[in-house]
Amino acid sequence: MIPDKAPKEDVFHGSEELKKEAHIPSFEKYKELYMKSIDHPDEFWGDVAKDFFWKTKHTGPFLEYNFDVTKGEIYVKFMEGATTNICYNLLDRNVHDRKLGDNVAFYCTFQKHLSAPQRYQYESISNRRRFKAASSSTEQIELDRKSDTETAQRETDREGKEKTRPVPQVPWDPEVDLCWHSLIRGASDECEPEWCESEDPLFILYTSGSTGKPKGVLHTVSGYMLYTATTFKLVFDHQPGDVYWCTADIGWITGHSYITYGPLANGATSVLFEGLPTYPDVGRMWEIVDKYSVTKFYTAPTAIRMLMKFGSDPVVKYKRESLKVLGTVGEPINPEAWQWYYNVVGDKRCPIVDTFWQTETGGHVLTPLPAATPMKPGSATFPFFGVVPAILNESGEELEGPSEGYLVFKQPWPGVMRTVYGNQQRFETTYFKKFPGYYVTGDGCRRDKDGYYWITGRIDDMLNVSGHLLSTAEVESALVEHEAVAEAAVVGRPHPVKGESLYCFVTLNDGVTYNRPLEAELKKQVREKIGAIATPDYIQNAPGLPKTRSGKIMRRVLRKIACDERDLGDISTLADSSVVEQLFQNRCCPAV
Ligand code: 7RM
Repeated sequence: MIPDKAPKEDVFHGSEELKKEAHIPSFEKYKELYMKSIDHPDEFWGDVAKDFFWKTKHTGPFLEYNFDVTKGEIYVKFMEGATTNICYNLLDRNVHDRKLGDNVAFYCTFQKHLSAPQRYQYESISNRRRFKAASSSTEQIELDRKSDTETAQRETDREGKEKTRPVPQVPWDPEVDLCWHSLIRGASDECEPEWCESEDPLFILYTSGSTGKPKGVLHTVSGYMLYTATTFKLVFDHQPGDVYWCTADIGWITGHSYITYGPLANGATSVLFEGLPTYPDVGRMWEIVDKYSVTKFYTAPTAIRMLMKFGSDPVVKYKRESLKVLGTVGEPINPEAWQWYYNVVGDKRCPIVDTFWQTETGGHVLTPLPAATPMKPGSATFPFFGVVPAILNESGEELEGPSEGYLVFKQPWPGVMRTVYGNQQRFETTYFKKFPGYYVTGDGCRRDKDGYYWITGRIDDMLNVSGHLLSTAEVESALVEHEAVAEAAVVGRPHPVKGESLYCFVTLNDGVTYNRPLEAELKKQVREKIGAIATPDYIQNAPGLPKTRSGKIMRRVLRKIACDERDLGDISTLADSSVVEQLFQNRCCPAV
């Protein structure tokens, strides 16, 4: 349950200035609206839906569902019977209804995006590819493919220099190939959208998970549209004049929900960035923040920790006066990194929205609202509207008050996934079987005395040392609190007596060298912060850690390294495979 009053001690507050203009200006207002979203979802989502274009109205209730496997098939239906088009809502509506046609979308206007298919010149085709996700025309994509290969050699590389690549020879087949130029010449700017049903598939995004084959997470049109639009608007407190920048990879769910759909649905102005935060130097992010006067900035803890390694000089070199709200996503943010983000990057002025969510949830599910929720460093705080979390113990009993266990959700919100594409069985087994009646996130979670939620990491990554369950986040956070450590990853290594022993990988700050006294200090630090049970058995110096492209540490790979097992399984999502070989070479040989 959400407390009536927000706590007053050990919390950080959004500025008074922010509260003045905010959509949700106080904790009381949040609570009031939250209760409405749970008790009267039809009214709550009905109000949200008013801002969107519907070709036909819904005929069914706003939300219909079954979350209980013992009662039949799992399903979620939102606004059944309504027809709309998401691309129309993201582009046409902004131009025609909201008169935002001349506003910058991605430093390129909405009007230009709308009439894009008629203008594309060679140079722009690779840009438009980014909009495929929002495009309703499959023929267009077919056309793109041929043009893309033709223009491959002209694509610029990360450094922005022209690169010459061999042109793939695609023979012209008059049976299937059409000439772009002759088709586009004289084509009309108008194209009637394809009117889709609410529950028509929108996209399928494959998520690897820690084990098993990737699952095709299916999202549908209306629910995903309203959910990403609403979370974007309220979690970043979107206001006219904002310049928003999400540094995520567009292929990650964060790129879908919070670079593409959410911001465009709000007519927001965004910075779209393809590049490295460390090139040409580690001040790149803040240089861009100043250049475009970015007001809302969203990145991952891994990026924050990486930049933190280089200290505050490269940050304070830039003004960053435009910043108003900072966001993080992807992993638990350790309080150390939170403090740095808050104090250095945000100059103690900007609230941090620590947004917990998954590919499966479509949008934020646990998150602060910048002007309403007092923040605690490392906590994703409270549920978003329509979301009802619970913490269960191993027997599936709901825990009340301060507690720790499995994070689950008791009812759907509009943006939740609808199925695993082509495998409803796997959908039900993965998310609904363990605890009938609940959506199981697979994450561990703690709730404190004030009702705040703290994600402790994936349940599969939990460590079991002599029967004591330890969260990876907790041990890693204790290591990172040491001034020498930039990043840490902890895994369990089988132990004949304890069950598991702690094998810790640490990346040191720029300029620090690894040695025995430091190792001893680190062991002592964890022991003091958490307890004797958490004393690391092994610590390995790790100049780099295996991560996915979205920055998540692949602990599954680290577990193999800790045990010197070379068969790593599927590592296709690994961003940089060279780090793995390096880690195998520098293993600490257990002194048995
Ligand atoms: C958005 C995204 C999902 C998993 C999720 C968690 C972890 C994400 C946070 C977080 C703690 C956060 N989608 N996670 N955000 N843990 N605090 N704010 O990351 O499908 O790629 O990953 O990421 O374990 O289950 S995802």
